[in-house]
Amino acid sequence: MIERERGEPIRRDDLNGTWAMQQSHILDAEGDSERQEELLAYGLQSAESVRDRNIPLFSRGRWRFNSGTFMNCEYLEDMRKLDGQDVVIIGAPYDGGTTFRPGTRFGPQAMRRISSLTGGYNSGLGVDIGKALKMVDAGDISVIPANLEKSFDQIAKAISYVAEREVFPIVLGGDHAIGYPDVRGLAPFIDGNIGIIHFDRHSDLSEYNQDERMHGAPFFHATNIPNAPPTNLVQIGIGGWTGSKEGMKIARDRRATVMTVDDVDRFGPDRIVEYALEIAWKNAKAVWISFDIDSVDPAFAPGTGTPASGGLLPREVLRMIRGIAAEGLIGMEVVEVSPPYDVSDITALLGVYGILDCLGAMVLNGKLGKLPSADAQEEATGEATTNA
Ligand SMILES: [Mn+2]
Repeated sequence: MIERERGEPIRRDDLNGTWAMQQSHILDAEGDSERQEELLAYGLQSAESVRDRNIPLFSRGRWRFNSGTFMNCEYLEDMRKLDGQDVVIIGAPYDGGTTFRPGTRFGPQAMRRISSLTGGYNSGLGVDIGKALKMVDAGDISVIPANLEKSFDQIAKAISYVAEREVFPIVLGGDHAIGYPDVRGLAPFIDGNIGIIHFDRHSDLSEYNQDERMHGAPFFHATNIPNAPPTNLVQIGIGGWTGSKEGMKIARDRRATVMTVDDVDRFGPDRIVEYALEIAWKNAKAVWISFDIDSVDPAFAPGTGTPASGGLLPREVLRMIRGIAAEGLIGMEVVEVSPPYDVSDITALLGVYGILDCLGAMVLNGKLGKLPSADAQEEATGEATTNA
């Protein structure tokens, strides 16, 4: 029989769940947005037998099976209208940087498709990003499948366009080669250094793979950018039998920080986050998250080109992403989701969860979008409350 250690008693008021239940009242206090009313008008009135008159005849807005956009958010066809939104979803469906098993060009499609599962509310975190954030999906960058360097130019230019307009980018990869042009596109718009927190089983710090800047090379080139110094690069989850000796040498030479899965086990996700933030933010103005789905154990993330057994657990990686996002970020990429190897969309779903947890933590900590107004909070609770 397992003896459970008796710690401090559990009090109802101390539970996250108690707080999240309270939030559910606050989140609904502000009612529907103009956008929701607009979508109801577009979709026409539903049949008489439908009691909920908020359900339109033609499905519009969030609850659709497959609109083709992330979380069924608005598709921004005219990129000249990118201005004032909180978040833009961008696909970078390039997998010509893959050294072994390709397929990540279908990553954006798979993550968008499975993202329809969520309406943007999280009952554990007590946050509704569907309400808190004005999110648009810009579709995909035109990558050039036969040409890595031209694809880099396209991706870097697209990210620069977004950075200049100060909309928070979520980049759906693609293989990890896109990590370099993502940073290259952002760097000119940051008034100081950029730190990179990189979840991966692989160090991705080689100068070349097979004579090209493929998916094992993004951070060699990214940290050559003058305001993206390798001393602000933190790698979490490194290890396994598909690693690169050269990458580890370069990490040492350039004084990057490498934390293995055993380090995460030993110190726990919260202390790893604390240390990662300290290093990534040291003399930096912004921090970027690069989430390689293969940082997670292939039991949970089989749909990837270079799986490495013994990886992070989903709840560990999600907790770490939330901890990092709570301090604010300049953007995020999710890479190496390879649907041809996936099972029941679980890998794509984990990629989506990484994004949602990142956005949710930023909203909760006042780093992005808006929480319900003080008026709404007061109305719901009968008392003035401050943001948790
Ligand atoms: Mn990797």
